[in-house]
Amino acid sequence: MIPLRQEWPPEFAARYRAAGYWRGETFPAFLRQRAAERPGAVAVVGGDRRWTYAELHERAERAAAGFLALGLRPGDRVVVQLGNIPEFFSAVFGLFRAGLVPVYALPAHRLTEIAHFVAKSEAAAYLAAERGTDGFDYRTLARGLRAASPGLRHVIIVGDAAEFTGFDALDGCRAALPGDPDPASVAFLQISGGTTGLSKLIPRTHDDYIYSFRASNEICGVTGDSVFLCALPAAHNFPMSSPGHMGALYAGARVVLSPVPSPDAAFPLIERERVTISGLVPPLALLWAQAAATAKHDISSLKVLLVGGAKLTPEAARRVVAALPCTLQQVFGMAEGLVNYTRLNDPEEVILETQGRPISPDDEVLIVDDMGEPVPEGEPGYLLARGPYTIRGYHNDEAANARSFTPDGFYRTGDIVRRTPGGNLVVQGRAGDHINRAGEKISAEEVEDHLLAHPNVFDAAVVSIPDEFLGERICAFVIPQGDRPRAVALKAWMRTRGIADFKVPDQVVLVDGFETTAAGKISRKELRARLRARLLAEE
Ligand code: J2J
Repeated sequence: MIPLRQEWPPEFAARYRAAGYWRGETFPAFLRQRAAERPGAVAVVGGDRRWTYAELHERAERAAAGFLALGLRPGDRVVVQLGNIPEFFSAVFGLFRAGLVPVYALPAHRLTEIAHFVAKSEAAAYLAAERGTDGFDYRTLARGLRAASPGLRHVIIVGDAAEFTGFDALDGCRAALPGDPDPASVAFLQISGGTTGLSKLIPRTHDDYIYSFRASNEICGVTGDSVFLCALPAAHNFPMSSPGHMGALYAGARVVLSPVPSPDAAFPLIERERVTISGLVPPLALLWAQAAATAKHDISSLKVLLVGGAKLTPEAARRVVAALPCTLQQVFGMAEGLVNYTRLNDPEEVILETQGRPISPDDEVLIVDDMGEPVPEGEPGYLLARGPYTIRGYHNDEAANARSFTPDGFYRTGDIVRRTPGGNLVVQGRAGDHINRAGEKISAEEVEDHLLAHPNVFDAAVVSIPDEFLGERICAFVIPQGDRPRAVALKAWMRTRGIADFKVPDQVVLVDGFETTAAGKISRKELRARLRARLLAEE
């Protein structure tokens, strides 16, 4: 098994420890501590279930024993695909406690993606819920996975497990639990947005990740009295750590789970639980703003709404601020590390017009040109980042590491930003060819590869098109061969490919050929840019 590593050069690690960022804390230790300090306080609310810190801790301990009794061994990776249900927390804290490593998949992922995560992480187990909020049966996916992933030893299901191991059945098993993990070790693997090809795996350590949400708590005003509404999928890095449910649990606050992020699900929960803080992607923030005007529920307890994952335009930000009774906090982050926030007491124009500034005094941010040279202050350029919670490499992917990191360890974010005189970042675009569809990042290349598998597709180029609601939508240009496929049929066929629905093109445009220059071939990047420009000119 390829070892999990995330290492900073010793002089950096020493600096981050000396500065008090890395304090040797771990996930199991902080949950144990909170359970001892405030056993009766409610930690997690999901549906009509309310778990106190003592109960969550106890459930995690029992789950940990169950995982080990099953034969999993510390260091084993477990792909976790759970929606916003309390078991998300008993499962992942149980895994942490047993020294197992969660690999976070989103509920929208399907067999193709899950099989990729299993293969890339060499996972020993897959843990999912019986069904999702959309009715999807993950046991069907698990059956496919068994066939596709011979190395997978266990399937664990929350709910009716059919032929698989029931998560509840693990309760009551006995096994000796290991000591707490090394704080510098990899706690879990997060999933990258995937600018080229398939998603990469992001190893995050206890030390670095806990620092990122502990510091986020301070910036976002999260304390033991806060109530965090997790409306986005719990496995996503934003609602997990900025400051997210993990920040809230670290603070001893209450996490309220909304099964879906729509206002009709979220507003009643805000009223009932007196929610103080939540986080949304821009299209949902606009939806909440719109719904607030006619809302029957009292959402006045909400103090802070974080919006990020995709660019919130100043006009959209104004609408959110006007309609919702709370402070808007823009957040520009990435699962690889660097997170920027506008501060709660920033002047309004900073909150409306920028995506904030880094968490840490030791976040090193460079804005460079094509040659890697710093651009003049205030000019747009490529954002590079290095710091106490930004990774130095992906798991098991040397080609991506060579591409995505500079020789001196800066992560190439792929984002194009400029810095304001006040030191805030404004996101202006990006270098890579991915589509940011309502905060979900989709690799153009990955979608093209799927289209090319269709017998009647000769070639395909996938681009992002600005979209009023989604921010961007996916448009596929397709050169047919043989029987000319219909756009709807191609989309329907894409849905059979075992991929997340958000990757299916919103629009398919059939073309006779791709224009190439007299000089011959042009790059994919250039081709995509031209096709996008042509379509926009026609609209
Ligand atoms: C423009 N683009 C943004 C923003 C992210 C907090 C918040 C978000 C994420 C996230 C996260 C943006 N304006 N406000 O992990 O902890 C785009 C950028 C970035 C990419 C990262 C967090 N906020 N983006 O969205 O790993 O292109 O993380 O590089 O999913 O989202 O995507 P992801």
